[in-house]
Amino acid sequence: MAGANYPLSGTVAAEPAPIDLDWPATALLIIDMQRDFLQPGGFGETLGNDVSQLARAVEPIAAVLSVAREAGILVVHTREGHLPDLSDAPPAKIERGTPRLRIGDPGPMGRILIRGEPGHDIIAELTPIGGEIVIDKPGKGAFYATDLGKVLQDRGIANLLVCGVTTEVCVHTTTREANDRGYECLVVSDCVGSYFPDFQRIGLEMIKAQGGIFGWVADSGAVIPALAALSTPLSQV
Ligand code: TIU
Repeated sequence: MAGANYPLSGTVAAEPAPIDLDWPATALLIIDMQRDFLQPGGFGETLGNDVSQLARAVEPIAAVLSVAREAGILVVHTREGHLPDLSDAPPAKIERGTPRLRIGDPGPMGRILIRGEPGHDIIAELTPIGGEIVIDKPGKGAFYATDLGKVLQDRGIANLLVCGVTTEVCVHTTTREANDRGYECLVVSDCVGSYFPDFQRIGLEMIKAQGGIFGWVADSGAVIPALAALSTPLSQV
């Protein structure tokens, strides 16, 4: 089908300024929406966090994911976790602090933050479907020790819509890594979550400060209509 009548780019009303997105070069990146971070008994709770703080991001992410699937843009999910033998987990990470359970210890959702355990799974509401990419990462940033860079490069991706948890940890680290690699990152404000309300607010401000020092910020109410305007899925264009 000829694409001439269909908008292959869209402008999102973002801060600090509107951003033009070329949809074939845009991916939705959903960071670490795992039971280990969102549900009681997982890694996040063992660190002393109130995991209910992250719940409000789930519905908006599901809405953006649904529109992204209809539009046919690339969807990438990440999961933070470690190999069962912990060979990819630095001792500094395992031994830090005084959590109730440490990485690799048995918990109610299996071993804490270990690949293949129930707690490592992405929550049911956001389960990846066929054709979507899942990147397993040992660190906070999604580019470190993964093939995410190659995956995006192979598909000609230049822009990232960033969702997931937590705002000031894996979302920030990944967005900063992506920005340094030349990607334009739009962080979707109601689709990211922090255990700390102050960090949520300030974390978003930090991204868009100084003229957008490492990205743009817009809520799903601005992203969804722009993406939905791509009324013919990319696969049919
Ligand atoms: N603890 C915390 O806020 N976050 C993490 O450990 N990982 C992610 O952000 N995914």
